Amino acid sequence: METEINGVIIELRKGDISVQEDIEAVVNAANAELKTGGGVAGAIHRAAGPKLAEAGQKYAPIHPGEAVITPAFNLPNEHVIHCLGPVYGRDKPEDKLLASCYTEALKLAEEHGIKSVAFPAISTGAFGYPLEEAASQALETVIKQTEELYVVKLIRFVLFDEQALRTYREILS
Ligand code: AR6
Repeated sequence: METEINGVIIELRKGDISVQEDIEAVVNAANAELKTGGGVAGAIHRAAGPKLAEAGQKYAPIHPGEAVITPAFNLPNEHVIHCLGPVYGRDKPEDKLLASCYTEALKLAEEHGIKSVAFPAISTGAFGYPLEEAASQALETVIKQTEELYVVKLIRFVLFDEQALRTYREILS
């Protein structure tokens, strides 16, 4: 599914965030230490190679709602934008912190002249954020942020399974 809002294409796709060849910056659902982990962070760090964690060291630790940018090394992208989502039930207010991940990531993309960005469903795995709530927050925040985007022209949500794709699709439509 694809729609255009304020001149920005918002796309929903099922897939793996580490194989988005046509995207300039992929977003990592990071840990505070910017090291490898499970889920998205595991896939991204495996594909990028050990230099990705080395590059993250000068920024770590980051706090919930923050985003930092590094090169993407062996990934098929130019940059990785690392976002630390809130742990649901612990880092509060969760909705504001989750929204901050998306706005900060898009601000970094604008500052670095990045035209296309792919996001995973931040916080909805190990961090326990209910998918539907997280999807609403993510879509609402990104759609609002399109008003401030001049460089970014494509935002892709890469959802790992059919259920996540369906949830995003229903909310977006
Ligand atoms: N591509 C796209 N989406 C994926 C992929 C993938 N390769 N793998 C999993 N997902 P998570 P979080 C989905 O746990 O909740 C890590 O260990 C997954 O189904 O990656 O922000 C870090 O080190 C889920 O819907 O991120 C942190 O400690 C979503 O991506 C912690 O987990 C996010 O799941 C971050 O937890």
